[in-house]
Amino acid sequence: MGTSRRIQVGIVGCGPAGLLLSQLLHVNGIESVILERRDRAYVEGRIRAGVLEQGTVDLLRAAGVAGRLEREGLIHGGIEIAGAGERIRIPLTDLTGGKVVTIYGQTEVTKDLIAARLAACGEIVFEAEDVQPLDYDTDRPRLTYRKNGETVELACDFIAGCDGFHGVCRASLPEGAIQTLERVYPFGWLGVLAKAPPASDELIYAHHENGFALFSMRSATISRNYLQCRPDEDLTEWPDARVWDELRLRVGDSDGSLVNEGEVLEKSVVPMRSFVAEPLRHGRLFLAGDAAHIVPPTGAKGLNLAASDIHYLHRALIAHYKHGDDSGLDSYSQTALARIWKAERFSWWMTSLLHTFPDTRAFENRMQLAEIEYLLASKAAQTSLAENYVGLPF
Ligand code: RFL
Ligand code: PHB
Repeated sequence: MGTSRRIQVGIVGCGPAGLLLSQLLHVNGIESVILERRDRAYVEGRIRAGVLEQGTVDLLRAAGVAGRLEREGLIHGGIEIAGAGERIRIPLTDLTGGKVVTIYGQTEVTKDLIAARLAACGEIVFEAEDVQPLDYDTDRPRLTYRKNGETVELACDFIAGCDGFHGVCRASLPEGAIQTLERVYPFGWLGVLAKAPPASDELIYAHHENGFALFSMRSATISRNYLQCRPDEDLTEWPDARVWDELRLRVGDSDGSLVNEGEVLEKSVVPMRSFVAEPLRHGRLFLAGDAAHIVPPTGAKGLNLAASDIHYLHRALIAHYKHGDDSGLDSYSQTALARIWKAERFSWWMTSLLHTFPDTRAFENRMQLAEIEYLLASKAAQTSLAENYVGLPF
């Protein structure tokens, strides 16, 4: 064994969940170390989510990292839904008593948080190999890892498993400690980042018989669009010209006046699943973010759910350290899961509403169309969508 030392909270994973937890704890005088398997450039370059709920923005502000977000983020007060031959705007702000969402890439959130952690001399161990959470069912949990050939041990009070869906923390739990509930969808999304002005000022979610399409953005000059595809789609079958044609077709842009073409900067396929692990705690190990749950991206909830988990977890840890009050730690799993399941429901519903399902029969297809027509015409239905899209309260 190489070196060994003590830390209050050991965090596995340098995604938004781990970084936000580390920074919020730091602001409140609690120190942590983040262990990350990948290198910094990889972590900062992963292109993922783009829509932030107000609650997420508020947390980033509390963490002291909202400066650039407030300057560069795009405030959106509505989204558009296209389907059944129509395209309508859902006025999120009007329907939710003034709430908005902010468009700001997960890459930027990650960069801002890493910069803030390092500026405050916070420790992030990139390229930590073979991270192992140990003894978390005792009051002396440990994390071990290898770096530059040396094995390091961190003795912690608590371990936060923020290491994503394929991480080691959930996988290390003893059999029977948690149950997992899952739905895998028979399709994926082909994501395309392009140097082209977005199709519209707001996001467009489109239902089409060829499959779903989403028109999103990162800025006034960068668009981020998605096409429903097979889960194992071969990217070589999607030259740029086919991508643009299909985007135009699915949003009903027959004269090409809506969709702007431009240099394609990145193309990838995202699989789609709904997944929840429960409970989120085993002894002194707490799961948060994608380590605990996955949503299909249709409702833009993945990153926001990671943030709400961290809202509950950081408060619980602060209460423990500052007031010797463990009630928040004891109720973390139940409190976080109550919100997680509602976001799971919304993401599943948006996904079911807008995608084509390869094996569905005529009746189900007509039901889906009827539901889209109802949504497009009913203020009550739109209010329900809006309330969930802007984010349920923490
Ligand atoms: P992350 O971001 O996956 O971060 C987990 C971190 O843990 C590291 N890690 C380990 N570190 C040490 N040891 C190990 N054994 C480790 N195993 C893993 C990983 O390298 C990583 O750095 O989880 P976090 O922080 O919970 O954040 C969650 C969000 O990232 C996620 O919910 C969203 O990005 C989901 N998601 C999307 N959500 C949206 O709302 N809209 C999107 O368009 C969208 N696109 C996506 C996505 C998720 C994707 N993944 C995970 C497949 C696109 C992709 C490709
Ligand atoms: C994105 O901009 O990447 C994005 C936006 C909305 C979603 C999913 C992804 O629902």
